[in-house]
Amino acid sequence: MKRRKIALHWQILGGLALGIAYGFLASAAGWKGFTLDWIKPWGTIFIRMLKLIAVPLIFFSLVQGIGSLQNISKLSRMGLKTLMLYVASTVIAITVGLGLVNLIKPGSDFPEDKKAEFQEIYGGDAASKINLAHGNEDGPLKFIVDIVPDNIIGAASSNVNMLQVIFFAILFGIALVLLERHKVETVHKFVSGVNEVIIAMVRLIMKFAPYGVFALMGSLMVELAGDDPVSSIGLLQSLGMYALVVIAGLLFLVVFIYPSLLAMFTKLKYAQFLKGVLPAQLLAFSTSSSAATLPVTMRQCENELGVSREVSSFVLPVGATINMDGTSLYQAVAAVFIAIVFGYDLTLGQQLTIILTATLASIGSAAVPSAGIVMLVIVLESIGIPSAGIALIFAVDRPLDMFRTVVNVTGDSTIASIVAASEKKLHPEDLELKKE
Ligand code: DAS
Repeated sequence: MKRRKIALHWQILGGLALGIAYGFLASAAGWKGFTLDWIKPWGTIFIRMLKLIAVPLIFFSLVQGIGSLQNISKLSRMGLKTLMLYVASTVIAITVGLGLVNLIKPGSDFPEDKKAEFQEIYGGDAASKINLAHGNEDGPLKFIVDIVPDNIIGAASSNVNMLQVIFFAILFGIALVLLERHKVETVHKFVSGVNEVIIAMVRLIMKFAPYGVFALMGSLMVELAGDDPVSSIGLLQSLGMYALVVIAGLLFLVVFIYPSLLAMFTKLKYAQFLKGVLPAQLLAFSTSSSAATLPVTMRQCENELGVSREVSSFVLPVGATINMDGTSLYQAVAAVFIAIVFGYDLTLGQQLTIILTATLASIGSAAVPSAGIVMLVIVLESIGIPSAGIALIFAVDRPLDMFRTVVNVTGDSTIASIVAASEKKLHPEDLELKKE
């Protein structure tokens, strides 16, 4: 009889629960040495695999994302409008995330000595890594100069220069789009082929996630607890608070931002909108994949919201690729949370860098499960926070992925409705007639 496969997110939650149980047991039984020698390395391997895949994933998915905007290269009215609305909604999402996480400051109640321990465990003093500080130029534009790589191999070789990898990817993508398609067809095919391979590699790496989460959580609790198992409870409380801030931000987008945008630019009633997108939201929640949900998102926007086929078949596939409001909000909250737990106070410049890199990282995130946390490496490295810090939040990432994918899909549907309304191609009243 075929063994029923347990869904990956339940396996990961299982790894989390066992990791917490092991953490308490091992710190009470004094197995710190054994844990650091034989358990923690598996967590480190998992994080290194995620960091390994981040550079090629951001490069090829950004190039493919820009390449898929082929139609926009004609700067068509609808294409330009779509792109601007997508970037605007992403920046709004990140700003909401930054506002909430700076207001609530999850993890700030962490004991100072524990924060120092995190720095110890996860990668030394980020201050020396903050790439806002290096570069041979001085003056106010040093930050801009630092984004432009003078050697792409060098830039790709150390994650610290993520912005330089992104810069090169965007330049490459734009150049690709501006050339006649027949001249560079092979490049388009190569890029989308490699993108598929890299997404398959993410899927393979994620198969290791339950074991990685067990090792990360177990060793983290043992290292933090020392000889006092109860102190690692604080870590769980901080993680819980962090997850609540992400969910509160996502809810704010769905309950406040999207209804306001729809009320401003369309005649759609929000109740009708929510009813229309609900099947797509449910599928997004259960698959954690905007790409898997896309066919349903398109069907719902056309059949339930009255978005014309011409608009939905352009705006939604582009949105599933480059517009991830939920992911970008989550990346902003996660980056600040990790910085807080490491004991770093982010400067305004670093917070603004988060807006830039979380926007680009969400554009570059593939529409597949856990793509958002792989791209979080980009955001962390761009503000000099050791990206091994994702070990801290990985344990709770999968459930958050389900929620942020729902918001990604809801955001795409909102923009599709607005673009349709502006093109006079949004006719919900027709649907009423059809139903009568
Ligand atoms: N799961 C991704 C999506 O499909 C989002 C993410 O990983 O953040 O939208």
